[in-house]
Amino acid sequence: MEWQPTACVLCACNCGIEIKLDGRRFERIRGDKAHPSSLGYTCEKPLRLDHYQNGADRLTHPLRRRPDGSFEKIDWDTAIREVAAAFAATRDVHGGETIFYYGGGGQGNHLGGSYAGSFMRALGARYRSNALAQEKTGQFWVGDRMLGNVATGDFDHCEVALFIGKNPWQSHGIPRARPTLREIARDPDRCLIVIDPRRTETAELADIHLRPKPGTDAWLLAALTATLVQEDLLPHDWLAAHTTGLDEVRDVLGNVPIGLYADVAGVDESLIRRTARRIAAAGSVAVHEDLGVQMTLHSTVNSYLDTLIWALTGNFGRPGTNNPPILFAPLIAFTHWGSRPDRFSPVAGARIISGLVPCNVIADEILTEHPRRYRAMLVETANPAHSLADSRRMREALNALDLLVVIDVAMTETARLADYILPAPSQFEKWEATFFNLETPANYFHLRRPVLDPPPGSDLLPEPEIHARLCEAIDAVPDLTTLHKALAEGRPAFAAAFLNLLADPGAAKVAPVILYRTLGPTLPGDAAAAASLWALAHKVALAHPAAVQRAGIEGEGLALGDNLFDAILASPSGIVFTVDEPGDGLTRVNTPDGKVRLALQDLLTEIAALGDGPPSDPDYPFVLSAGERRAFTANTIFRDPAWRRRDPAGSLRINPADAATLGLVNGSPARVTTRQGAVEVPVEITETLLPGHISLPNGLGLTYPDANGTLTNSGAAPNELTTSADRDPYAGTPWHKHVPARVENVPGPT
Ligand SMILES: Nc1nc2c(c(=O)[nH]1)N[C@H]1C(S)=C(S)[C@@H](COP(=O)(O)OP(=O)(O)OC[C@H]3O[C@@H](n4cnc5c(=O)[nH]c(N)nc54)[C@H](O)[C@@H]3O)O[C@H]1N2
Ligand SMILES: Nc1nc2c(c(=O)[nH]1)N[C@H]1C(S)=C(S)[C@@H](COP(=O)(O)OP(=O)(O)OC[C@H]3O[C@@H](n4cnc5c(=O)[nH]c(N)nc54)[C@H](O)[C@@H]3O)O[C@H]1N2
Ligand code: SF4
Ligand SMILES: [Mo]
Repeated sequence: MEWQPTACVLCACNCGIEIKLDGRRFERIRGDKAHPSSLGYTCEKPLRLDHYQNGADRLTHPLRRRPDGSFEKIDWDTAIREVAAAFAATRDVHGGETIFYYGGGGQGNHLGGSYAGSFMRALGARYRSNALAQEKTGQFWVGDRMLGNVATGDFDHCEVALFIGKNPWQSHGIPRARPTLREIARDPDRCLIVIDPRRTETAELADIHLRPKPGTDAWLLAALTATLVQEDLLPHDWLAAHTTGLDEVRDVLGNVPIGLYADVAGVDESLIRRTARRIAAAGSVAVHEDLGVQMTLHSTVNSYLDTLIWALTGNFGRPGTNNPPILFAPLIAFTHWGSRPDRFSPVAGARIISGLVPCNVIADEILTEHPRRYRAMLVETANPAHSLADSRRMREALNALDLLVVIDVAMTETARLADYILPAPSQFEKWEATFFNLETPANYFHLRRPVLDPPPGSDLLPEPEIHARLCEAIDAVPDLTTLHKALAEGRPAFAAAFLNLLADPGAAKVAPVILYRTLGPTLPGDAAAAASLWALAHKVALAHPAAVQRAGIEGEGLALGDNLFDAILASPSGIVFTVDEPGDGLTRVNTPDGKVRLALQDLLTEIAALGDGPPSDPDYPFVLSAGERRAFTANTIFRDPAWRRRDPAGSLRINPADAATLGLVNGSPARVTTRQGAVEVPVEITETLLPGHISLPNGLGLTYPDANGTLTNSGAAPNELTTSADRDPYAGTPWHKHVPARVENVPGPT
């Protein structure tokens, strides 16, 4: 058997890998040196990918729920006909806007999601969401208002690297995280700064580790940015040329009591000041924030202050700083500077950011008598019954729907609640890609080929085919004869005919499906699923021709887009699709005058009124991080608990002093109680956590068949402990890193 190129599907890095098969088993896996971003790098997790590919709870046939709650196999014609009719009935009786779409892409698969919009638009659905709306929407909203964009850090070229509430050693999120971190740490001219209450693997390497008490980042970050202002460490010429609003920011940050805020955060004031000076003195600084600040108190304020760190110091638009990447597909929607009014969810009135309803209000949008409540839901490549706050209420909400349809590869906690389950081939059995293309100056796209066929005897359809058939079943696809004819004349004639057809609003709604049914079958290697990429390649080529040409793609106009698309099809290990020149990032500030808006008045008002510390509750004296990334977590992509070589039960991490007070020893069971629920887990005593701070891993507590086929549950599902009301007032993002909790010793043998 040959080594076959593909990519790891376990985190947003999607490192290139090669797989050698033994029958249907992944016998060997190694990093793919030809992958333009990962260059052969992987962490240890993809070596276990066989647990995903050959999981015991893979779905093999479409399933329909019986009245008694069990499932029966049905054929695809029945499944498509009944599912399409059920959604159409909801539309006819209650209106298309009561149909809700959740998901569309996990860590490794976004191609199917590029077709899902067709069926939803054809039904008149208006509301949707996915996991981004429980982590990143606060950051997107800040970016949209400040620059009509977001900017990602260039850690390959930075002098100073700043990670805020992010542990890239375990969670990655930047290319080749471990060697990149080691290189920065080793170089005496570079500096690694980490802001994290835990002494993480990344913090261990850091030159400066700021260790705030959990939940106090707003105070710490205000003190840090206030130091920049109060010590006048600002590049005034750059700020005058590229930003507006400095005076308003100065009015607030100039009055921040730095010493007092440092005390609230529990961080030495002199260390904060030294950090601010190091950042201000650097030739380039790259900043990356993640869940540690996005899932805790003040998360949108935190995202604003994080953005101010690079914006106030002019670390933007150059190599080694933060830059807006060229997205291959609109993974993030920027709406603030357009002409469309802000949107809010129909029941809870929650702000819709980047087109996404906050995950924490979804149950509220369903469990109500409100006439505009969501009544039917399509869930695709997501497990909201497990991954969203307050699982109990989420299950109640999913059960209350008139119709729940789930597209997945495995029998998940969410699928178990569905009326219909539509099974898809695994990500190694079909063409796949992700739209996590967030890198600068060179950006990458990887269209992956199938590595093996679906299991013998199974009856699976890839997502694009499911969506196409659903659209056809509700008669949403127009006659395509002219397009087929045009295609026979060549791509230019096809492009003209396609654009012509899009003038019809009904056809425009299902444009991806039209491409799939016309261009799709003509693509080499059964790559029909790649058809939607043709339109995206043209959009990128039209908007950024010079950057595409710098990536080595030839041609002008339509030819450039076609050549980019063909190059993607012909590159099994991925391809560089754009290359920036220094300064290009500045041209992607999409405010009317092209300047970054430093002042967001509502958030500045919050900073001025932060007060003297986060609330505390003597009944729940601990702060629980409910969902920490560890060596053996990977969301719920691996369902088989046997993939975990260590710590199968997912220990509760706790500081030695707290463990001693409670009489806990390593491995002994503890009960963690929150306002929402309680779990029992073994403890791991570790100095890496501050006293009063405890953590549980993410992704555990899945139901999986053991060797006898009996369903078992291993580890604590974090969202049995969380509540959906604990969320950010602006973006609705959950406070999963700040769950008030109590810990008790569980007496007796384990
Ligand atoms: N191994 C592994 N890697 C993954 C994943 C996985 O499941 N497993 N999932 C992927 C996904 S979907 C995502 S979104 C990313 C997330 O990646 P990260 O955000 O890096 O992951 P976490 O470990 O959840 O949280 C990061 C850090 O936040 C810190 N933290 C807790 N409370 C606070 C606080 O109050 N302030 C600050 N400043 N920090 C705090 C924690 O100590 C932790 O080190 O990881 C991706 N990579
Ligand atoms: N308490 C707490 N909750 C959290 C977190 C936390 O830290 N704490 N982390 C949050 C974060 S950051 C995230 S990103 C979410 C993740 O949670 P979700 O967005 O729900 O997604 P995943 O757990 O990544 O699961 C992806 C699903 O896709 C399925 N799948 C895999 N391959 C395919 C395929 O080819 N086709 C289809 N159709 N399906 C496929 C898998 O079987 C699985 O059901 O969890 C969130 N929930
Ligand atoms: S860094 Fe992420 S994508 Fe790369 S090998 Fe590890 S889990 Fe997979
Ligand atoms: Mo995530």
